[in-house]
Amino acid sequence: MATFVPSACPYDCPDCCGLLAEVEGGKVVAVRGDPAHPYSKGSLCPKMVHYERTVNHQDRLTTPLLRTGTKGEGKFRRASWDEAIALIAARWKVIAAEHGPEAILPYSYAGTMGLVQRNAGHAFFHKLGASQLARTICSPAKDAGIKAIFGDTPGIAPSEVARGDLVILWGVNAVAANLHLLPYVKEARRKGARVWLIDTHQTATAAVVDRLFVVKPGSDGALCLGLIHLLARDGLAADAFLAAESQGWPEFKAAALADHPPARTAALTGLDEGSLHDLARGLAAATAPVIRIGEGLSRYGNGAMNVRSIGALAAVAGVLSKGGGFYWGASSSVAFPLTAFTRPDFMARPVRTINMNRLGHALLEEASPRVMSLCVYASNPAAVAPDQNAVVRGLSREDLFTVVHERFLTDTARFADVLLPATTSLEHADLYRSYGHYVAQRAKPAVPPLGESLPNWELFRRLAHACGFEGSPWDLDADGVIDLLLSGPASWLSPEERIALDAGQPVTLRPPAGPRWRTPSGKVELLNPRHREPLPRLLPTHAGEGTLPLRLQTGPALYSLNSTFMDRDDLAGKRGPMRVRLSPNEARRRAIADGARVVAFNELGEVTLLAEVTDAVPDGLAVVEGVHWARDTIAGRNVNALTSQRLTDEAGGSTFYDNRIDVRLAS
Ligand SMILES: Nc1nc2c(c(=O)[nH]1)N[C@H]1C(S)=C(S)[C@@H](COP(=O)(O)OP(=O)(O)OC[C@H]3O[C@@H](n4cnc5c(=O)[nH]c(N)nc54)[C@H](O)[C@@H]3O)O[C@H]1N2
Ligand SMILES: Nc1nc2c(c(=O)[nH]1)N[C@H]1C(S)=C(S)[C@@H](COP(=O)(O)OP(=O)(O)OC[C@H]3O[C@@H](n4cnc5c(=O)[nH]c(N)nc54)[C@H](O)[C@@H]3O)O[C@H]1N2
Ligand code: SF4
Ligand SMILES: [Mo]
Repeated sequence: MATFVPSACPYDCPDCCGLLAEVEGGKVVAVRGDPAHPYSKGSLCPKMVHYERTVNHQDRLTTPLLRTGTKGEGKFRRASWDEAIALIAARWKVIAAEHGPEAILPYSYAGTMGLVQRNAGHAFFHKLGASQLARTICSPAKDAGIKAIFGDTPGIAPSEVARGDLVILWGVNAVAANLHLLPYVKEARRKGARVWLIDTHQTATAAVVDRLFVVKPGSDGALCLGLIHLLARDGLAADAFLAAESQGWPEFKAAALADHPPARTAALTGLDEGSLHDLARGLAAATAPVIRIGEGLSRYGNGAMNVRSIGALAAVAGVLSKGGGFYWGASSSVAFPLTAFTRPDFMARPVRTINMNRLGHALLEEASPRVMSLCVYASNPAAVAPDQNAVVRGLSREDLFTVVHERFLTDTARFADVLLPATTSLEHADLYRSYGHYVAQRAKPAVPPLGESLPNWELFRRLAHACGFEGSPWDLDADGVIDLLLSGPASWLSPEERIALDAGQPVTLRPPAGPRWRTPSGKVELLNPRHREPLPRLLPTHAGEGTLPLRLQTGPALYSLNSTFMDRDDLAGKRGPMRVRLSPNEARRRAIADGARVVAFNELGEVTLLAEVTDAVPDGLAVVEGVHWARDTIAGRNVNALTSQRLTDEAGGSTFYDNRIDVRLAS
């Protein structure tokens, strides 16, 4: 007899879909979408429809392993958990005594988004006095851009996209990365809305929109300033709203009128003047314009400013004051008192912070103290971090003691000295919330852990015990931690909703009521006097200048999620080998035919891959989708051998999309 256990998709995706795991004889035999989920409504993406194949995968790690080969060779012997934990505790004790505890660096990101397992190491590393990790690989620049103009104002819910009569998907490849937004877009369209996409090339999402505007990488800020110029010049700005609910419009308007005439905007963005007029007039004529932005457009040297400029355009064009809205994501992080569990107060003294985008630098530099141990969990930095050659050189250091907690033998796991087996989400308890909507869900394990695999939280409880750290929070099991997270004064749930949540049902959180604009001034801060750039203005990208001819774009692929799902051979056929997409002109110039083996290169490294010649990509651009495992590449490097450790204009974000390369035929 099969039972159906409710759960949530644990992956780093704004959709956080509801799942039903079909369990028979202690095994997950199938997974389907939960029709009771208010947002995903029973559908799953192609990556997750066979999640049971991940859970039951023959390549899952099932016992602790100790390195026997050279670094990166991937040769290990089996060990018991007791032996592995004792070894780690002993090595860290010696490293802490010789170099200080800051020589130990945790490295984790979003392998699982569940609040317990994702944040499981924080209390431990705070107590240990280890270096802190700035977890900035994804979208801190987007958050900084939003904050600069809107403060802590919550975004609209995704369902409100359905209200739009003009929906602009701005730098979001929804077909790959935000699939469950599309029903709301379709609903708007059924009611007569036009749907526009602003991207650097024709993505899979272009097929579901009415019009595509192709812009130069990192030029969204310039586009916004140019559109604001047109709206102001033609008397189409939302003047009443701006006078009542914003600050700085007169100054901002003057600057846009002086500096951003259409000819300049056209040159900066690559859009013709007709398209600029269409965008400005389209926004002005709409009664319910909606803008949805993705994360990708913030991964530039001017990323935070570009996002802030889109916010300013939303204010000036009436997106905030007419019937639509600006959707940048959902934040429910303050709904849960995370620090009760992550315990920053355990830090006996301030410690240094290392930016995760500069891992290569951190492992190779002669800093004081030098990083002597790395503890990786829920992340795969050898594949996902920028400047792969530097990261791999660092991981290859014989004197670096590397602990990896993983489900599979990933590129990073190959470099482990101690490799520990991790559970999948269907084998542990957790509490899920989304960064794209307001539904939360509590999940119980559907099946027991495979082999000797352990959840993150159990790993850190064992490490804490071995290091002599006792008491709260390590005396709690994962359910105890979830109860702690749900007990805070900031809980956004009614007592009835709490009961439903405890029963495993998806429940919609309600952000607390508050002022319309949660900024210090109580207004939309077009002018932010506390910011080093008081007004949105034009900032350069990193790769705007440079000698190599092609801008490189890397991003989500349809059949993988960052480097997750690369383990799934059944998806390999759909995803195909690593490819670089080039325009016919760029290909012809280099005598490259479709399907040819080519080398993409820049000052950081070389990547061998296949060429795909396509009209979907404009001249001057090269697009590589997906973060492939080394195993599946021709020469052992993926696209991150070409991405740099440079950071965004604010908040230390990654700049994966802000690089230059050239491509030649492989010899
Ligand atoms: N299938 C799949 N889904 C995923 C992921 C995945 O790898 N695969 N990754 C997950 C993660 S971690 C995240 S953060 C999200 C990211 O998902 P999104 O928010 O969609 O972000 P990106 O795909 O990084 O960027 C979206 C689009 O921005 C475009 N873009 C790049 N630069 C610019 C620019 O300068 N201007 C404009 N207008 N557009 C630009 C890219 O071409 C891309 O089509 O997706 C999540 N979902
Ligand atoms: N070139 C390029 N690089 C990128 C991006 C890009 O667009 N282009 N996107 C960037 C972005 S937006 C992000 S967010 C980062 C993502 O970086 P990561 O968060 O490192 O993403 P993943 O590659 O999904 O690696 C997660 C790993 O965690 C493991 N895992 C899953 N669940 C668990 C668990 O419960 N416990 C443990 N211990 N492990 C678990 C998985 O098996 C997987 O190997 O990548 C970035 N890298
Ligand atoms: S990866 Fe995203 S779209 Fe796919 S099931 Fe998970 S949450 Fe849903
Ligand atoms: Mo991300």
